[in-house]
Amino acid sequence: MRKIPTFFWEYEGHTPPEINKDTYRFHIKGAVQKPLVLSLDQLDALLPSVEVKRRFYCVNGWSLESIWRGYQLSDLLEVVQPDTTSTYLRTTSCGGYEDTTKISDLLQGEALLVTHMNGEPLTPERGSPIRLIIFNMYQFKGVKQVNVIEVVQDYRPGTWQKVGYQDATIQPDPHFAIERNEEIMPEEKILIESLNHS
Ligand SMILES: Nc1nc2c(c(=O)[nH]1)N[C@H]1C(S)=C(S)[C@@H](COP(=O)(O)O)O[C@H]1N2
Ligand SMILES: [Mo]
Repeated sequence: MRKIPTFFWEYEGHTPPEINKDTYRFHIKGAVQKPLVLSLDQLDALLPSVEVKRRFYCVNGWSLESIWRGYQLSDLLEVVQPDTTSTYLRTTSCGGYEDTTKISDLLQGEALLVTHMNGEPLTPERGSPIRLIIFNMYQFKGVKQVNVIEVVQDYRPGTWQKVGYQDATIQPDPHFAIERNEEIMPEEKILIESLNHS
């Protein structure tokens, strides 16, 4: 079967590091009443897990539907209690990819902190041990291999915005369905090839 496109900007097409699940810690900090540093087990004990079958969209014209299991961002925010004056959430990956999105947009997009895809723990390529997925915006706003999420007052352009994608609104044009083996957009192919060969 053709390789499903997946890549990490910060690792430039090379395999992302496998994170040690025993020593990994998930950080939530910034303007919150109750900042937390959690092991994966502690996170699991803290929040109810949910499973949904949903599609995400890449700005380069493809989409992917899977069964995602994880925790609702809304549940986590209820625990940590963001200050009402801070409107953004900044998410940073272990490798340094980052994104800043309005908390209200993330909640509207039913953002999930995902640990499993189609019943299996995420692979490193898919963002193990935890990735953020947002369903109402292009997925450059969904950081894989999350290390820190931070409630902040200031917006700053994330990794993909800095190279030109400003608007993350999902366009009505057709998006090729990767899981049905539909062709991906030429731009994405070129990007993946150039990353794989660099
Ligand atoms: N850490 C990190 N997260 C990331 C990216 C990245 O390069 N690094 N790319 C984003 C983009 S543009 C998309 S479309 C999806 C791709 O997810 P996939 O690799 O599971 O297909 O991850 C998003 N999250
Ligand atoms: Mo993307």
